[in-house]
Formats: sequence, C-alpha cells, structure tokens
Amino acid sequence: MQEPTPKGHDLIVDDDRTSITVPALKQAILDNLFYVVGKRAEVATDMDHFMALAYTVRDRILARWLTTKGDYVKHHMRTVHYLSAEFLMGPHLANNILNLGLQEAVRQATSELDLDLDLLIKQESEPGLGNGGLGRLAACYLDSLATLGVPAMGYGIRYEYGMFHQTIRDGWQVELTDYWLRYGNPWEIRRPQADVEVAFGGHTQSWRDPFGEYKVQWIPGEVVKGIPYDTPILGYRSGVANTLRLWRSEATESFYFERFNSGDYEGAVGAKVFAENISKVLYPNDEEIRGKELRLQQQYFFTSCSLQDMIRRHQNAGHAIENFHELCVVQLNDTHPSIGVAELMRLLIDIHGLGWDKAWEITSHTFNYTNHTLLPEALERWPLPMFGSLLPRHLEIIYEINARFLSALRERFPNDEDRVARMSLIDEHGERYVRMAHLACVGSEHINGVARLHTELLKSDVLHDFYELWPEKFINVTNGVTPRRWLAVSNPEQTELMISKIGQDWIGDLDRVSQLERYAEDSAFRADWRNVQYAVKVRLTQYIANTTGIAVDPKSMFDAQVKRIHEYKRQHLNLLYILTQYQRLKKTPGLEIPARTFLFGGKAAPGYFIAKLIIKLITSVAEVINNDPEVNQQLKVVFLPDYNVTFGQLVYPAADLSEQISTAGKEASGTGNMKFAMNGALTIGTLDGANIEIREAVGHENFFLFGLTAAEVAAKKAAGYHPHQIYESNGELREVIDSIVSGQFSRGDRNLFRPLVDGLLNTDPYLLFADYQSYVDCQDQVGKAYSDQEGWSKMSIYNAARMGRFSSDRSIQEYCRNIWNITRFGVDAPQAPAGK
Ligand code: GPV
Repeated sequence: MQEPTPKGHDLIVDDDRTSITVPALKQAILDNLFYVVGKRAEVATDMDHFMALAYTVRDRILARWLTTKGDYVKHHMRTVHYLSAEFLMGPHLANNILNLGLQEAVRQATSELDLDLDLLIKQESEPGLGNGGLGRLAACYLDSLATLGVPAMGYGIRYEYGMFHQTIRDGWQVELTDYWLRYGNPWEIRRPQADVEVAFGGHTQSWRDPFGEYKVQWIPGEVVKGIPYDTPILGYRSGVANTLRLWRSEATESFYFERFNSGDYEGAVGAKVFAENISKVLYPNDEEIRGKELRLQQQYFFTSCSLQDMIRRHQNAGHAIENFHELCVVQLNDTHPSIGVAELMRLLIDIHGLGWDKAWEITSHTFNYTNHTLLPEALERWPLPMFGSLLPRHLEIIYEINARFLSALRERFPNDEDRVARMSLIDEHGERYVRMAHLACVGSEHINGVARLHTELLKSDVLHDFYELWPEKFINVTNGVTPRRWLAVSNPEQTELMISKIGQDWIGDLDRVSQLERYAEDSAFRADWRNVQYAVKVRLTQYIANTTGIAVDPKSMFDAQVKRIHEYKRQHLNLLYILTQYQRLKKTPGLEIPARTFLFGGKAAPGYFIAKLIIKLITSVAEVINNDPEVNQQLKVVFLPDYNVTFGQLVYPAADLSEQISTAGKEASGTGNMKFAMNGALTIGTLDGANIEIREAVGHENFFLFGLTAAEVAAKKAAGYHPHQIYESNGELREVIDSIVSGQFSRGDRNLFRPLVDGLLNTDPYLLFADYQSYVDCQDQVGKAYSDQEGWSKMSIYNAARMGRFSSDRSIQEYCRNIWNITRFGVDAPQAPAGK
C-alpha cells in the first residue's frame, strides 16, 4: 500500500482510494474487503464482495462530495432544499459506476478478480423509502440536480422499514416487512454531531417582555433527537455530488435519564419507544390519507429537523437570518412537509426573535409547493384536536396566518363568506380539520402541477379559488425521468446500439436522442433494434421463469402495466380486455391474433380491499388462462410479485406495449409512461396526465389513443352515468362480467369477486364501462399493428427518438428558471474522469 499524498487544499488525492486504473481498483476492492468488511477473499460471500466494491466506489465519490459542499458554501450559492417524505432511490451501485464513468474499468477489475459484476450488483437491497411515483420522482430529480450541478440537498426520513415486500399466497397479496438495513448500508454516513432536537405536545405560555412585545414559549411534552444520515448523490459525469440527508429519530439522553433517575422507569422506556417509533416505518398508503397521528409526527419530525439544519448551516456560513430566503429555497413535495410553513414561522419568531411581518416575508419567499394529485381523498387534512395536542404552538401560528389571510380575502372579495369558508386553512364543515394544501398555497411563492392537464385542472377545479386570488403563483412543470437509470443502466443493450449510431452525449442531454429519428427508416437498423429488443425480452423471460415458474414466449408481444394497484389506474379495465379475448378464443378456436403476454406488477395498500381483490382477480384469471391449452399459446397473464425499482429496471426495457389507461382527469402525470416510451415501447393510453404531452411529442400516429377526455368524463358524470345500461347493451362486456360472476375464475365461488363487479355495475366511479368499447377496439388495432413488425419497429424507434423532453434534466431546468430563480450552476467542481 502506498502512503496517501495529500496535495494541499485539492481534495483529489491520487492514491488507492481515488485512482481509477484497473490495478488500483482491484487492490482497493481487496483492501476494502479485508479492512472494512473484515473478510478474507477465500471465505467472502457475494454480499461481502458487493460491500467491498460499494466502498471502493464510495471512496471515489468522496472527494467530489466534499469539494461540492465546500464550493456551495464558499460561493454563497442559492441552494434548493427538496423536502420529501419519500425518496425511492433504487440501488445505488450500478448508477454510481455509470455516473463516475467507471463502467469499463470496474468490469475489468472485477473480472480479473474472478467476480461476476452483475451478480454483485444484484446483492444490493434497494432502499424502498417510497410508495411509487411521488417518491421515485424525487429520486430522478436528485439525479438531475447533481448532473446539472445545481446546489441542492434532499431532505427526508431514514425509515428503518421501507415499502413492504409483496408475496402472493393463493393469489392474494401478503405483506412482509422490509428490513433493508439488515446487511448495513455502505452509502450512508451517520453525522451525530449535526443532530437536532424536535418537540411534541405540551402547551404554550405567553407574556409581554419588558418592551411590551408579545412572546410565546412552547413547553413540550416530549423531545426527540434527529440524527442525519447523509448519502452522496452523484451527477452524471458532472463532477458534482450533492447530499441526500435522511433523519433518524432517537431518544434524547436528558429526557430519558430525567425520568429514569426519578424512578419513572416506564416513562423512561415509553419516551424511548415514542422517539424511536417516529422513523421506524414508511406508511404504505399511496394517495390516501388516513389521519394517523404517527404520520403527522413523521411529517413534523423531518420537516423541523430539516429547517433547523438549514438555518444552522445558513448562519454557520456567516449569513444573517434576515437573508435566509435569498440563499435557501424549499420545494415541498406535495403537502407532506407543508407543516414547514408554520414551523419556519415558529423558528424565526420564537427562536430567532424576528417580528411577524419579517418572519412572514422570509417564509412566503422560501417555500414552493408541488401538488401531485387531483384525487379528493388524497388532499391531506388533520383533525383539529389531534393537531392541537401534538403541535399546540403551530396551531396558534396557523390561526394567526389564517386570520390575516382571511381578512385580506374579505377585503378583496367583500360579502363572499362562502369563498372565505372554502379557502380557510380550517375546514369548519362538521368536524374541524387543518387543510394542509391551503397552508401550502398561502405560504408558497409558487404552486405547480406535474403535467399540463393537471395544472389546468388545478387552476379550474381543485385550487380554483387560489388561482383566482393569485394567478401568478401557478405554473406547470411537467414531470421527467432520468435517462441514466431508466435507459443507460437498465437497458445496456439498447444503449449500446444507440451509442454505435449517435454517440453517447444524449445520456447527459436527452434532446440529442432525436438524432435517432433518421434510423427509423433504415431497415438494417430496424432489424438491429428488434434483435436488441428480443435479447432484453429473453432476460425478463428467464427472470419470470425463475420467480413465478411461468414459461412465457419472448416472441409474444409483451404488454405491461406496472404501477400501484388503484381503481383509478384501472388494472381491471386491462383485465376486461384479456377476458374479452379469452371469450373470443374459446368461441373461435384458432382465431388469428398475435400472441400476447400480459404483465402486471404493483402493490396494493394493505388496507385497500378492492385493490387487493383486483390482484386476486388478475392471479385467478392468469391461472385459468395459462393452464388452458386452447388459448395459452396466444394468451399468457403474469402477475410479477414485489414490483419495485429494481424490478422496473427489468420490465421497462422489455415491454412492447405500455398500458397508461387511467380515467382521464385522475392521473396527475404518470412517469412510468415516460420510462416505457424512452425504451421504445408504444403506449396505449387515455388523454390523461403526461400521456397527452407524450402523444404530442412522439406523434399521434405512433400512439394508441382511446377513451373519454377529462371534460367528457366530467360531463358524463354530471349528466348521470348508468353503467348498468352499458352492461345491458354490450354483448361482449356482458359475457365477460357474467363469466367473472359465474365463478369461472374462482372455482365456482360466485361471491368472491362480487364487491368488485357490483361496484362496476352500480356506480363505476372510474368509468370502465364507458371506456370499454373504445379500449377493446384500440387493443384490437394494437394487435394488428404488431403483426406488421417493420411498421411496429418504426413506431418504436420514433417513440425512443422523440422522448428528449421527458428527461428530468428538462424538468429541473424549468424549476430552476421559473420557480427557484437559480442561474448559477456547478462552480469549480473537479471534472469527472473521461471514459465510458
Ligand atoms: I399525492 N403520486 C404518488 O405516487 N403518490 C402520492 O401520494 C401522490 C401522487 C403520483 C401521481 O399519482 C402521479 O400521477 C405522478 O406522476 C407522481 O405522483 C409524480 O408527480
């Protein structure tokens, strides 16, 4: 081992921890295996080797990380703080290797050590610290922020147990806990010296100080400690590494020992349990609030930790509290961290001694709010008594914000008490609630939706009153996804083919992928494109065989719907088409249709009965169809258990068809739709969320459109919707529904699927029946189009070539320009080494 040779302030030290030559990487892996993992090579497991490699990669990130941090401070750079209750990062190793430009060197080094790199990559358990799209968007945005060199930090919760693992037993979803930290986490660094305290409960006291100023003190009932765990987020070849700072809750020694020493052992243990519970587990409900107190504790915990941390770092860098909003900007990822508006007011007034007006000026210029849903049940509200007993001081502050807000509102709209009641931060219809979306709107400088249609519907509907009051606050930023993880890492076969034609600049600048367009008309390229697609499908086929035992044919069309199971996403509409085809094949054996494999993946919230029943119906239909020799050469149905980021990396590249079939006006954006299309899948979809913009980008002729528009959905509902009439008048639909009710898929049990079917026949709130015929016709068109392989390949290439706009780099540039007012990117960062 050679001695490290520090070179003054330059943190790049060319020693065995930073060198990227193959011999140095080999030596470093062995070194980390011995000194960090504590194993000899002869007895090391795959997991040990994964750890040794991960530390080797981390070592090569550290200089960039510390330099980046130092630069932001040194240059007083305005910094984005992305607050999110969820970060669905996915495994780090392969992505970090790509972003460092070390793919070839690491492959060489591991192979010279007789290690299988792909096997080591598979050892990493993914940090499943999110439910779905919202958490994954946060992860894509961190990737783009670092790639573009934007000074930024992610703040969230270090859940000890992430998203549950899903297994299927007897066709039903069963949840298993996700202890993702079991083997340790090589990427994070615990920073106990940067801990903060967070209070809960108790009461407030007020008095006048000697100058007659009104002062308030919060006497809490509990105090817990937040300990930050930092993970470097490396940009793609940008030389920048930003920080994801996740908070873990722990008991404070003083609170614990006070009770312990006074003989209150139960109280002492109780305090410890209270504290440690907060960051224990991720709530697995997607787009639904359940008003649970622990959830509010989690939200307040990480938001308070993060704001205190921001203030401390701001002041440590020598800045005055009065300038806070000039250097710090906060993005609220939905309303989950929106308590931050009241918390920043509290910190500025009670702790830092500012007056109300100055504190409000700072606060209202710090926050911005991204809304991610139009579903009314997903708009967070907290019962007032619970809120007041957990956060008594914040409730007072919210009352004061509300009083000032409502009086300004009355001035602007005199004699309009209906409007005042609608917009109040407190819902007073019956049981009283704090409306978190209203707090976010009032406290934010900008409010944005996540696709054009979604933002328009926010303005015209969900947040219409706020739009009338403050039209200038509203802005659209259509979502994007990172082409690094979702193309370069997950689809190396397609990536290599693309690089052979158009080079590799598109990985860091996806607009350049349009150079691929001209190859759509090149039949030799189309053949290569199909060969690559086939190879990727073979990969997934093997995985399906290993995990489910189902043999699927990689020559069949892979038709995929992977996303959370939700009625509005309409996995059951997909099923209605499958059953329609099944009935047709049973009636007309030998009917000419191209072979199709229907792939489903996704988790249901544990308490969402109908979603779980949809899973049961998928698996039940799969069992019947897959075992019916009359049809199973043409139809296969597979439910892939435990869908997650790692699994997504396998599915998106292999799909021929992407199902984006939500009821128009319900899916805020969708992001899986983008991942599929980038990988060359064609979309069958409604005019919902970002589908609309994807269709415009790829060309109407390269997209399979069906269904009612959002306006037609609203009109139909207003006019009185009668699904039963559609059932009566549509023969194929009736046969399909009857077959479900008959017990054909439930071993004769006529009641099993009754709740699902009755819901459709009686109310059908997501209009499956209204869209059924249009969907079936469109699917038949898809089948025809697939039979023309040359035509299909053309459409596929046009899709991949026209997705530049849906890179999260573009989204982040829009946030920087239109919301964050950030113009200076990545100063002085050390350049990443060249290489593939
Ligand atoms: I609110 N979304 C989510 O995954 N979980 C939530 O709790 C909420 C929203 C999703 C939306 O459903 C998607 O349409 C959207 O693409 C995604 O957030 C990211 O914006």
